[in-house]
Formats: sequence, C-alpha cells, structure tokens
Amino acid sequence: MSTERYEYAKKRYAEVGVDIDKAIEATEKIQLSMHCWQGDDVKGFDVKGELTGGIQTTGNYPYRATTPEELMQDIEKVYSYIPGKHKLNLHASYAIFENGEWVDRDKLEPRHFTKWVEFAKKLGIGLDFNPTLFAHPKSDDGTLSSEKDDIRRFWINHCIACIRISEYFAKETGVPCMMNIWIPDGFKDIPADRKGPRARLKASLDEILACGYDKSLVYVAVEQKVFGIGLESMTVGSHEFYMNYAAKNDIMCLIDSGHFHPTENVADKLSSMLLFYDKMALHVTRPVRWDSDHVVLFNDDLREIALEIVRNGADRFFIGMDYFDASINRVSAWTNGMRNMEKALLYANLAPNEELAKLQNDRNFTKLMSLREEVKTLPFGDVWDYYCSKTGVLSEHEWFADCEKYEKEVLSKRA
Ligand code: RNT
Ligand code: ZN
Repeated sequence: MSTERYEYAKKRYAEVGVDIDKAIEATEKIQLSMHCWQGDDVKGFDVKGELTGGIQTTGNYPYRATTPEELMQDIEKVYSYIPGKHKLNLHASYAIFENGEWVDRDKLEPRHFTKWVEFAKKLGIGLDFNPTLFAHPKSDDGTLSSEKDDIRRFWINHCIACIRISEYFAKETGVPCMMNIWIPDGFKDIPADRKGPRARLKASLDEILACGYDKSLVYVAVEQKVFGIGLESMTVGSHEFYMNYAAKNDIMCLIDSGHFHPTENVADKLSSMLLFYDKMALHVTRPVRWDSDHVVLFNDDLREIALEIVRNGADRFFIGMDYFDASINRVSAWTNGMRNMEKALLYANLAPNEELAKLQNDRNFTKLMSLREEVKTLPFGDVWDYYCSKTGVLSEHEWFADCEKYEKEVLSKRA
C-alpha cells in the first residue's frame, strides 16, 4: 500500500495517542486456533453418517474437501490469506487411517494423527484438539451423561485417548495443546430429572481428568451450551455446570460466543471469569437467532470481544474459531471469519484503551463518548491493508479474486 496512506493513518492515530506500529506488533503476536471443520462441513474421516448432536451445516455449495489431502490443501490456502501464524484445531473424527485400518473412537491413538503432526511441523504451527462426542452411533442417547454405563465408559475412554493424543501433539510440535470437551447431551422436551444426567457428567469428567496428564502440555477445557437443535429444553453441560466444574477442578472454561441467549453480552463475561482463572478458552462464532456457527463478521459483537481480549491480556486466551457454512465457497467463508477476527484484534489494539479507561475512572463520560465515536472513523482500513502487506498476505481488495481463481483452478477440478 502507499506510504502516503500509512503516514496519514500514523498521524491520525497519534492524535488520539495511539502508535499504529505498536498496535500491529501486538496483533501479530496473538495466535488464533483455526478450526479444521469449516472445510468439510464437520464430516471428518472416521465415521460415515449424518452430522448429529444438535448442530447442523446447511447449504449445498459444491467442492467440499473430502480427503485429508484436499482438506490440508484448503487449510494452507486459507492460512495464506491470514496475517500472522496460527494454530490448527482438530477434532478426533479427523483421524487418518492407513492401509485399510479402522478403530472406533475409544481406541484412537497418536499414530492415527501422524499425518496431521507432519503437516503442523511443515507449517511450523501448534495443534489443538477436541474429542468428538457426536455424529457417531453411540452418541444418539447421551454420551458422558448417559444413563447406560457402557455408553458412558465408551466416551470416557474416548476422552482419555484424546488426552494422550493431545500430549503427543504438544510434545511433537513443542506447543501446548488445548483440548476442549463439548458434548451434545440434552433433551428435546422438559426433562423430569435434571440432576441425574448432570451428576453423571460430573462423575465422567472426574474419571477423565484422573487419567493423569502433564498440565504444562495439555490444557483441558469444557464448553457450555444453552440448547441444541432437537435438544431445545435442556443442555446437560450448561454454563453454570461447566463454570463451576472448571473452577473447582483447575481446568479451563470455554466460552462459545454462540451459546448464550441472544441478548446476552458475551464480551462482558470475560473479565469476570479471568478474576478466577489464569487462562480461558473461546470459540468465536456468530449466532443468528436460534443457532450459532455462522461465519464471523467484523461487527460490533466481535469488536467488543476483541477489546476485552486485548484489555485483559491476549496471552490469557486460547482463541479458537467455530463456524461452518456450506452455502458459500468454504475457503472464502473460512478466510472471512479468520480475517475478521484478525481485524477485530487489530481494531482493539488501535483503541486508546488506557485513555478510555482513565476517562471512565474520572467519570468523564462526556469525553469518553466523544473519543470513542471519533475512533470509529479513524482510517482503520489503511492500517489493516498495511498490516496485510507487512505480513505478506493479500489486501482486503485482492484476496477474494485469488480465492475465486482457486475455486476455478483447484476446487472445481476435484472429483
Ligand atoms: C457445538 C459446539 C462445538 C462444535 C464443534 C464442532 O455447538 O460449538 O464446539 O461446534 O466442536
Ligand atoms: Zn463451539
């Protein structure tokens, strides 16, 4: 981009006390964890069947990645459009079996993920992980909260297997692995017993954590939810359940920004939680009415979350992305969500945060409002384009044309 635009932005932001180069430097240090599942509609490679568990991917856009090779190719393409280096977040269902082998989820081993480790090493990135407790014949009537002992046992064993795989990821890549447990368990209609399933979930989690693992390598998180599709009346793993469980057991609580009532301010939760946790995890997504998982946009909700991340210290967050749209080009959907998160973090680092906080403490709400409004029309787009060019990725105006080319030359040629 032109030095003129950079110089002008530099001057304008300096007028409100912000150094754009420092903001860029701070943003570049923040790592996101890119979810692998936008590329193939959360299908994975281990079990053929419907996506279940109260989540849905709707849309029939062609060219979904159907093999590990295609998925990796698309992931690399998306990374090429994102400033900075970012981790990759895998689900257990993305195990890669070789030579006709197949094992069920309770028997998964590190060796079923060696291809992903090779991939991560090639890119020089870390890996995060998730046990997959949905879209499986044994997940239809509850998992870790099931009333059936054999079903509970199966999923406890699956989660323990995933802790071992997470340790393997951390050791191989040299980067700690965040392992997040989300279960779909819940009820379509009003339950007669809420306590029983929750007590069983608690006992299952206790057993999983008792397996013994290196806490400097694996950071376990638990993810709450308010309801699922077809599971509207009660979610066993609710926010209160997991927030208390995580605090008492010294693990992390994962906040998915799509898992609350639509008028709740998710950004507001973070500072409260960080007074009680060293670190916390996020799934950044965009809720629309009754469902989450829409592609993350550069909107007010996202900016507010990013501001809270920056103000509380970005190093205290594992920032994972979680959206899946099958109605548009998936590489483009993926890229937009990731770039928008980057934009929001840059925007947050470009805010005169200390000055704004001081105005609040001085109870000078008159000036606080005015400064905040002024910031909204500063030349943010110029700084964003500069950040992209500095990190060697295509600008806002350029990347989409390249993505269209990729669809024409690569995606549309797939069998
Ligand atoms: C579902 C949860 C969960 C999943 C992924 C695929 O509501 O948000 O995180 O989206 O694990
Ligand atoms: Zn989530």
